[in-house]
Amino acid sequence: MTQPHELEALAVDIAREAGELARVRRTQGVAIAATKSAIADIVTEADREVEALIRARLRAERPGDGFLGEESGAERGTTDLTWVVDPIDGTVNYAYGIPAYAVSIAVVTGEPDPESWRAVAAAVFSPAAGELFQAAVDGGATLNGDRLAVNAEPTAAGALLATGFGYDPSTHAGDLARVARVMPLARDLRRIGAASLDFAYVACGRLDGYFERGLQPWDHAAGALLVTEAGGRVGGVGSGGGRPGRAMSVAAGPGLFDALLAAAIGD
Ligand code: LIP
Repeated sequence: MTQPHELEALAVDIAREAGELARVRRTQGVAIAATKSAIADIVTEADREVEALIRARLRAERPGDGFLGEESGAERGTTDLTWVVDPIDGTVNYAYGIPAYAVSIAVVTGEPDPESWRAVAAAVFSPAAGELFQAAVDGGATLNGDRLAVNAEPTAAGALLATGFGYDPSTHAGDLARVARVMPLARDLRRIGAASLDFAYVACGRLDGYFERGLQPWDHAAGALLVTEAGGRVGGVGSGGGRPGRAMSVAAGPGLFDALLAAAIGD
């Protein structure tokens, strides 16, 4: 069986190559290819090209593994592993020229279902910042080689938090009500625009916590492993704190997690 650190190394290698392609395409100008679930939910030509590169590399190097990608869909494999890929997380930032976008690659075992899978390795690469976050299960998380640790507790000033808002306007009233519930915990709130970076920033202590409704599997697969390998907690709706998912995703250090989850889901 392939070791987690070998899968991590492959995720890192592909994320670097994919991120470099995204960065170069950005300098050449971005073309919106289509809208998806809502008019604000866009895909660029670069999203498609970068996902095709990632998929081709994985097909060449891990032909039996499954694939679940934001732009090109799912394919079951013959091994127990599935690669969960967001080629450009933060597409709207990317399209507007805001440098907060990232390639997010995770490899998971078990059914390709975020309610039950177990993440094995992850890479989140932010090409504009030159920052590579990576993790392997039970192997820790790093940023450009430096070991990561979440903030155990927010400071007395309150928690620096981040959130996001889905593309469907009908969900915005609920999202804003959630922000109102969470704000008593916060010193301030960020909306960075790339879920994988929100998780990565919790993992490295740039944020105390993050919460968002409506995430897709490829938005949280890699980032959640970064947080848990950095000593943090992730969860959502369901028994025992649940798992990150569409209904809710929360990530935080151990001293904040329960209060943030309760506020986010309205307990
Ligand atoms: C996006 C996120 C963003 C979130 C959006 C969306 P995309 O991913 O990372 O932060 O709020 O709902 O999922 O579409 O840029 O890959």
